[in-house]
Amino acid sequence: MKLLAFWFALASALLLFSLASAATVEHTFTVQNKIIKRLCNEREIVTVNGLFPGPKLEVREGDAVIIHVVNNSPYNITIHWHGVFQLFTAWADGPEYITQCPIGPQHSYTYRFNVVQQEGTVWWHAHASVLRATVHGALIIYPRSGKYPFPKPYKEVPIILGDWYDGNVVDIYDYTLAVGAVRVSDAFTINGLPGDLFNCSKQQTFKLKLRQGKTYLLRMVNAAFNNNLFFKIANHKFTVVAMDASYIEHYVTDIITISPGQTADVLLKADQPIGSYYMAASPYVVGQPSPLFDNTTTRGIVVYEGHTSSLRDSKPIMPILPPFNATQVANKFFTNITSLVGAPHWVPVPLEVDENMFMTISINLERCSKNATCLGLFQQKFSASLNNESFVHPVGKGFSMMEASFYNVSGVYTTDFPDYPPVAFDYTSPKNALDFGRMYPSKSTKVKKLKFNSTVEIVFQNTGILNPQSHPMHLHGFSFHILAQGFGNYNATRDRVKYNLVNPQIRNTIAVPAGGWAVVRFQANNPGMWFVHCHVEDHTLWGLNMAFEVESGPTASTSLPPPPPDLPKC
Ligand SMILES: *[C@@H]1O[C@H](CO)[C@@H](O)[C@H](O)[C@H]1NC(C)=O
Ligand SMILES: *[C@@H]1O[C@H](CO)[C@@H](O)[C@H](O)[C@H]1NC(C)=O
Ligand SMILES: *[C@@H]1O[C@H](CO)[C@@H](O)[C@H](O)[C@H]1NC(C)=O
Ligand SMILES: *[C@@H]1O[C@H](CO)[C@@H](O)[C@H](O)[C@H]1NC(C)=O
Ligand SMILES: *[C@@H]1O[C@H](CO)[C@@H](O)[C@H](O)[C@H]1NC(C)=O
Ligand SMILES: *[C@@H]1O[C@H](CO)[C@@H](O)[C@H](O)[C@H]1NC(C)=O
Ligand SMILES: *[C@@H]1O[C@H](CO)[C@@H](O)[C@H](O)[C@H]1NC(C)=O
Ligand SMILES: *[C@@H]1O[C@H](CO)[C@@H](O)[C@H](O)[C@H]1NC(C)=O
Ligand SMILES: *[C@@H]1O[C@H](CO)[C@@H](O)[C@H](O)[C@H]1NC(C)=O
Ligand SMILES: *[C@@H]1O[C@H](CO)[C@@H](O)[C@H](O)[C@H]1NC(C)=O
Ligand SMILES: [Cu+2]
Repeated sequence: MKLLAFWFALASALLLFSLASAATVEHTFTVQNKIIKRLCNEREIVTVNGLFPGPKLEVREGDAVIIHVVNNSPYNITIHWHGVFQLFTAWADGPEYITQCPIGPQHSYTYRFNVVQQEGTVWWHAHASVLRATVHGALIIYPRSGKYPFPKPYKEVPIILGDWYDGNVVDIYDYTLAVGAVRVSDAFTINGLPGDLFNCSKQQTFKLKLRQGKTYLLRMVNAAFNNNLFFKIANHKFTVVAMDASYIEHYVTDIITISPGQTADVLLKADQPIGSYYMAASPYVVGQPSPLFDNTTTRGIVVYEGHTSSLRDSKPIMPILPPFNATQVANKFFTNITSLVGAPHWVPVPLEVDENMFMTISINLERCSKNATCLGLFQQKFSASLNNESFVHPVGKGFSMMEASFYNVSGVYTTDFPDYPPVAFDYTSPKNALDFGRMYPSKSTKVKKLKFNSTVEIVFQNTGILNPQSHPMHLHGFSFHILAQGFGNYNATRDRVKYNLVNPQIRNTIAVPAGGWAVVRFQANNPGMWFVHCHVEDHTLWGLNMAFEVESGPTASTSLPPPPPDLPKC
């Protein structure tokens, strides 16, 4: 009895302590234009607080976050906190027309949310039009205890991989989408800098200083628009400790493969001779014939302290990057990793499934309207779909989808997103690449309704229509377990037995293999309207999206609260 009372007192004390130490992190994000020079040209870009990449947001697990977004740019904007669960705070999630109407020029909105039950590196980015190109930054969630499940690194360094369009990205995309074509970026970047392989860019090269013998934590984000990236540092190995803010079994590798939307926490030990080394990133692209892509390489320089001036003229050592189509390299990285069972915030795989879905992912075409100029394949426009539905944002309806859900407004979206494609076919066969019977999806704004706390399993099946590509599918509001993945067509009889129900990766963005499939499972324990989309910017713009409408639970504390009073109006 005494002992029990003691434990109760201790537990209460600890609870009080942890409550007391939870802080409020409050910042103002002023969205504003700024002129910066890259690739020989001065360009006006949209930034947060004049910074590119944007400010690093640092919180501790359990903190309340308040971000006042003041829009002094000429564009509509929203901010999404990519990877943050937004438990019962769906109004702060950000995707335009899904959870909110955009913040108009000269307007503001305050995002209020708690960061709970997760730690590691995630990021924030604009989720309106194409503004995420330059409006993004790292969001670092430190453990509440201050302890990592690995030795404390000497220093932490964000590595944000991105790309650069040599022009106004909104104007570029207005034109590109109007003609239905593809316009690739002009450079990749490391922390906003293209590096010395580009003209006028010697001074635009990211430099990382290392002290020999120390271990650094690289907090990596792939913020690039359209490309998976390989990342290497000459002569160095990495130990990956977390992906998408979920701890993994330590994984030693000399190369990181990272898809748009994904993050990785990577230990780098400065265990090489004092000298200088390049870090470099180049694209991983699949498809036969390979689609149009930016085939440039960005690089930065790693310099050890004590590297003397007499050696300064010697060139840094350059890593050997794999060829752009090295699927084996990418696949090894994506499949050879398991979650760290029992690590902070680790969750077991839910075993009972309530909803089974099978989603085909396709690149498609849209017929060119009369008199229009179309510069996509076959003089038509590119499109994209899930289960033959190409998602249209409900612009001009007066409400975002989640407001429509909350206020019972009809006519904004429908709840008939199909659980299966209309007809089964040989999804990945190259013979179907030019099957025009499957080329033109319907355009719709369809969601799938889910009961609170139901468990959903999705088989993502890539198709070979037009061109098989790797699609990084991102789910808002949740992380999912990746039960299995493979090439060719998913076959339940053959593939269900391969499910890893013990220690699968837990992610918010899965790179579904080109010409292959992946199975994910999550528990819908968070009411709201949760966007699901390919994080390749072109593909989401073409309609490769859907949403889950998760109903409220039985109690007030498991229900979606009313929208905040300052939620922007359409
Ligand atoms: C650099 O400039 C030269 C001369 O204008 C040009 O030929 C070359 O293509 C440029 N290289 C890059 C990477 O832009
Ligand atoms: C990139 O693509 C262009 C055009 O296809 C080609 O001329 C060039 O050699 C390629 N560069 C690299 C580095 O692969
Ligand atoms: C990669 O592309 C090259 C041509 O650029 C081609 O010769 C090679 O077969 C491709 N490799 C794979 C694995 O597709
Ligand atoms: C990772 O690769 C190693 C070496 O090929 C293999 O022994 C191991 O089973 C793989 N692990 C997973 C989880 O795929
Ligand atoms: C196409 O252009 C012609 C000639 O300019 C015009 O008469 C016609 O109305 C246009 N059609 C459409 C659908 O815009
Ligand atoms: C929306 O409809 C549901 C079910 O019909 C009802 O319980 C709820 O009160 C309605 N909400 C509003 C805001 O009208
Ligand atoms: C996809 O939808 C379009 C438009 O509704 C329809 O014409 C087409 O037949 C559908 N494709 C399949 C394979 O059902
Ligand atoms: C959701 O379901 C799980 C069992 O799958 C249960 O443990 C949990 O308490 C439920 N959560 C809520 C909020 O009802
Ligand atoms: C699925 O796999 C089973 C077991 O390997 C096999 O017997 C069956 O033929 C496969 N089905 C198809 C459609 O390939
Ligand atoms: C900006 O948002 C308003 C309100 O939703 C909308 O009517 C308008 O079309 C948007 N402008 C652009 C350029 O998207
Ligand atoms: Cu995609």
